[in-house]
Amino acid sequence: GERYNPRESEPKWQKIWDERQSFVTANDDPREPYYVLEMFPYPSGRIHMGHVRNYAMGDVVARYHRARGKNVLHPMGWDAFGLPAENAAIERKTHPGTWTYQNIEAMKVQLKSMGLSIDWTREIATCSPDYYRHQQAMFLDMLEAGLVTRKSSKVNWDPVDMTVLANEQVIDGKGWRSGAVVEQRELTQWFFRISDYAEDLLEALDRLKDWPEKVRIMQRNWIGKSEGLRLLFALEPNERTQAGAIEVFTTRPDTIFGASFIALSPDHPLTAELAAGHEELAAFVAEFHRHGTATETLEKAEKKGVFTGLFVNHPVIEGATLPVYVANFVLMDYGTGAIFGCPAHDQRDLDFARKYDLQVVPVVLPPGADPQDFAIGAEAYGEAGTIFNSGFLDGLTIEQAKKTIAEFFGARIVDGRPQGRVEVNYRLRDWGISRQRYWGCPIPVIHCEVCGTVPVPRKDLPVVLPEDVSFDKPGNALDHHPSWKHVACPQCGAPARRETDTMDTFVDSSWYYTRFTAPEAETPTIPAVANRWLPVDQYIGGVEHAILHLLYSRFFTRAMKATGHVDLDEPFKGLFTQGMVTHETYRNERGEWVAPTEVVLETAGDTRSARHAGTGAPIRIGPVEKMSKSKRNVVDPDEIVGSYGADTARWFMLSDSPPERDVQWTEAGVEGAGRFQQRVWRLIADLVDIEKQSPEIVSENADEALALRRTVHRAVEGVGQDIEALRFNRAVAQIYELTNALSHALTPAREAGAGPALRAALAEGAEKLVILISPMMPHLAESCWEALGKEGLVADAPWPAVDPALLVDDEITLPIQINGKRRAQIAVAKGLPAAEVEALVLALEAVQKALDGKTPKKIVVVPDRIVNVVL
Ligand code: ANZ
Ligand code: ZN
Repeated sequence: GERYNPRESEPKWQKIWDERQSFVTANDDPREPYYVLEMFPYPSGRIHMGHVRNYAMGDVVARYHRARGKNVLHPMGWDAFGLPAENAAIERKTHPGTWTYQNIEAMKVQLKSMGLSIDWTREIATCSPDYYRHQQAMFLDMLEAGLVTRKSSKVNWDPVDMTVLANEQVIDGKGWRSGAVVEQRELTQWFFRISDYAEDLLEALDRLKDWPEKVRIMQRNWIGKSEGLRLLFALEPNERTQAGAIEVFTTRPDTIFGASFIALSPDHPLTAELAAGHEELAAFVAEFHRHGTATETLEKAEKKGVFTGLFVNHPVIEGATLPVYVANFVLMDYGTGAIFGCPAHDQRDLDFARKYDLQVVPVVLPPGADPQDFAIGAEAYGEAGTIFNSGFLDGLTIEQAKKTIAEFFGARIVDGRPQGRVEVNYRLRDWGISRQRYWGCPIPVIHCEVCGTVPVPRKDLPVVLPEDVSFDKPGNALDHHPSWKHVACPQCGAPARRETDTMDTFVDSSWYYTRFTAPEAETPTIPAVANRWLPVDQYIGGVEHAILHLLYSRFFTRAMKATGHVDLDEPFKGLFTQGMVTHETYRNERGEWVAPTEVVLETAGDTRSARHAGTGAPIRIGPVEKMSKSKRNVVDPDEIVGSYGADTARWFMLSDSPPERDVQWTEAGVEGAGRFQQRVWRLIADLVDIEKQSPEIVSENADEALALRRTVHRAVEGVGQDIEALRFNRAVAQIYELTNALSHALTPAREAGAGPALRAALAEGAEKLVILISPMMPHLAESCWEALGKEGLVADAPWPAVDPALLVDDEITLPIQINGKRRAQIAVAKGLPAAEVEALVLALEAVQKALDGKTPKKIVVVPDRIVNVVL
């Protein structure tokens, strides 16, 4: 027979799906809704193999649930605002919008060539005013609801890109894109009050059962709940300040007897007061502000400080005092901006104490350690133990000591207040959404000198970005625009200024999944429609979004609930984070990276070698690494689809390793997938041939046909279960087995002729095989479906039903008694649950007759033994 030609057949089926609108989803379809979503791409210009893997998985889920009779929503859109478009605009002297929409067009063609079952009528791009006007409306809603604030805050400032960066965009103290050393600046910014939801966001994590545990842990750590004590330390009389006490936040009040110093943040108000008359301190603070950097760098930086000259009373050791330092590792925006240091049990404090020669007194004794011998070396002891060296706390566990000391300080008055107060703190900060960039959603407010900050009236929405912008100067093109920001105040009519900050692009991606439910709506959502679709049943994407994108989305749904746009808290019921796509790396003799397409691989025995395809020069095979441009080990999806076809690429991506792990792209692997594709095609052709043969009278072995049917039904059951559990590689393995079984049964059938039972089993097997491969290799499946002479499209075929009796090897015959007399018997699968046996028994003709329309009083099923029907 002819070889299967994906280059012809893939575009053909894509066109047919398109014309028939096979994947267009109606909101009023009465079937059970199922929403599957892959994280939408940034329109960088080309899709990469990571996208292919992501969308192949999502498509399997979408097609499978469609076959299971659900109304599946599987949309696609573009996360289209952001810095790269501005950078491209600068480089190419085009408009960011032009660049973005060109990329969208190109990538859409690529995605379509993958044969994804996407409802393209719902496509959205976040840079379109049709999208961002609703975001602006919701911003105003949130402003009214008190979910937005404007405050001055320290920000990470990238001096090259001239923009504020999120902490995660600061890598080793440098801007993630520009590589410039990041500075700290004080700016007035817009914030979403996500920290108001800290407890709720934390607590709800426990109920996200279909999320990977590692993602929940990352979110939990990010929210960072700490239960501790605010504790006052009375200052020794001094001439330098009027302050009576320093308040610290501690989560380890049980270590109070080991305290050896107090440290203030360089930004602490008392620091500023003290620095006024203290040159060394003033210089330290100035230096800190010059270098003062992102939280992440601070944590790694050397611990440094300056002694202020002040002392506080030790709160539990009579007559003792503690020196007060200013230290670079104490942050102002956490707790109270001041700490007590206990070097024996905190590593930062220990580093600091060693440097400034402060006391190190252990107060927690590790289990089994000898109190006489135990000493702290270079490492602080942060684990469990028994309190010692601690007066009235001696002998307690850490937890007991925390409780005792909290009560003790709660009852004591210092500086007119209780000395200790229990407090919960969260590491989660409010979400600063202001970006000083052009290519983002304008924040819809106007600044008036008379009225202050005035929201843009709703009738004036959207606030549209001006088209005529220039990127000649660094910084915010919106701010540089000659006229855009000059407007009349909507309240008093005086000349006023538009806000030129735009929103963080994470805002755009925090609600796009709701917009897909009604992309044309005049309001951000149609609540009834959104509530029917949401939460997303299965969300699939990269683990790099495990924290911010998902946390922001979780906050945003809550904010949308508070403002009446949806009625739910959690946007994503199921979450799956896929592994990366990797490839071998290659270098030439000069150590330069060489692309896989320029490399010829050779295998001799066990050794693999490589040479340059053009020059023949030897190439060194390097380690397998994540595909990246810098190492040139990327494979272009277009080339793969062009030479092997989309189905082969999809099949390989799904088959090779568990989806949560990395998958290594290899030429041999794709070729194997391509061979399998041809094998299925040939198998179907052979089966069709057999059906065409005129039936011969052959004596047949009925067991053989039954065995084949069992294999088929077991595969249907297993593949379904695997897809539901997102174990795509296992589903693929089962399909391989089924294919083998069909081939085995086919060969003798062709040679000796097949009897009716085997023919039927083969025909059934062929049909089911085609449906089973259809979520993964949808084009091949359509071609096979057609070859089998089936009606319609396999894309519309229901997932095959499974006969439970065929799922178990052993069948047993149960005698059926009616009122104690044996009246019939039934063959069922061994171990079949009582309820199912009961249903089968009731359906039997003999039983129906005996019942004569009456319902039995009782049916007693003794599994695998006997059935008693009592009339
Ligand atoms: C004394 C102590 C003894 C501490 C000990 C730890 C271990 P988490 O759990 O992350 O909330 N801390 C408090 N405020 C700080 C600030 N603004 N900047 C830097 N560090 C600060 O951390 C709470 C602990 O971090 C607190 O408990 C405090 O040090 C420190 F053996 O107090 B601890
Ligand atoms: Zn005004």
